[in-house]
Amino acid sequence: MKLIPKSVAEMVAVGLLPYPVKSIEEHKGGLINHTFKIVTKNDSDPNFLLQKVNSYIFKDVDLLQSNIRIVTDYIRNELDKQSLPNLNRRVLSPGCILSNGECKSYYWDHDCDYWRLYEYIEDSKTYNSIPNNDMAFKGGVTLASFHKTLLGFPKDKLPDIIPNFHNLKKRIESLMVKIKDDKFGRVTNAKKEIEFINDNIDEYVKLHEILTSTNIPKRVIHQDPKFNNILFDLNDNPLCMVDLDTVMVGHLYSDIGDAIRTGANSTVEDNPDLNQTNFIFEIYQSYINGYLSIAKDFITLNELHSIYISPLIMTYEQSIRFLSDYINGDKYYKYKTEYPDHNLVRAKNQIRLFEQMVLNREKLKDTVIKFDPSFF
Ligand code: GN1
Ligand code: MG
Repeated sequence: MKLIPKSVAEMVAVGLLPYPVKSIEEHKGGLINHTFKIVTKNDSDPNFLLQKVNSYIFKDVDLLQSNIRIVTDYIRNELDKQSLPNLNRRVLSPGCILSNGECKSYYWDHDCDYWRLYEYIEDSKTYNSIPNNDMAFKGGVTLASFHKTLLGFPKDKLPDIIPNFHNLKKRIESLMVKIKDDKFGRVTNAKKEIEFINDNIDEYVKLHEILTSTNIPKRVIHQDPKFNNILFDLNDNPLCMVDLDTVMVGHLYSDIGDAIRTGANSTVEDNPDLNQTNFIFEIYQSYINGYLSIAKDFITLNELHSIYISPLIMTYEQSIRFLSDYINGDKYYKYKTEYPDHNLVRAKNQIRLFEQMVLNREKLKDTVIKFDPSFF
């Protein structure tokens, strides 16, 4: 087991956590925040997840925490209106950090790191990849239900925590600046990948413009709905979406596309053996069927027609993000960069996945079109 950081031990020692602590262990998962599971001494007290917020990425932790608070409150209230039981298992509950006896949403330590708590949801699990079509269908249902629950959320109350998060044009501009600066002398190692990005810019920027044009509604969405951001109970029933840091106003295509990008990859996104990276069409199909079984109640026709292209756009975007970070010296994904070429490997993996998706483009479209009532 890895050593527990000194600041975590200190927080426990000075009584910042709301209950007496029995043990602390590192909790794997996620590329951004560093997470620990805190087991409390008394069975009647809830266990917690303690997270060190990545403040290179989340510059405004007050806003981050206040967005999460209003979103989780809103979801809880909506689910309560439907008289659903066990609300604490159906939505995350941010916890209190005690400061002079007062409940605070985070703690700022001597190293200028920010710490926050969530109540741990017992008897739950996540999957790093989608195990079968049935689970893919459930994933789609869960994401659509999340969107549905947030339909009435007042969009003007949710400022962007990371502006332009899925703005493809801005991502490309930023990559070009990094290539020009080449601060780490890595551009020469990434010639082929840069060429791939350049070859696809015109087509994908145009598609992105269509997907974000004024005839496509803006909605409150998750913006990071990887399959392992869905919590399931021990019988594989979906409980809730987690990792709510990036919940912001955006377009449905980006959530659906990112879920497929992560869920329909036959291997992990940092597998250096590209022959193992394949696009599993059946997972896409089941996820979309699950998603649209719920979303048919609110999705517009323009959105429906746009979503088949979303896995391609999001995989292209993620290739750019990994490549950018590689060229820029691994600053964004620093916490989970384990060797010098790690982000280049990730970019190559995404490019290969993209190419496999392109081969399925017509089938992607057919799956979605079946849900257009005018098709019959
Ligand atoms: C990050 O932390 P995690 O693994 O849920 C990232 C996503 C990327 C993903 C790459 C805030 O998500 O946007 O798609 O890594 N989150 C943020 O797998 O940048
Ligand atoms: Mg995340």
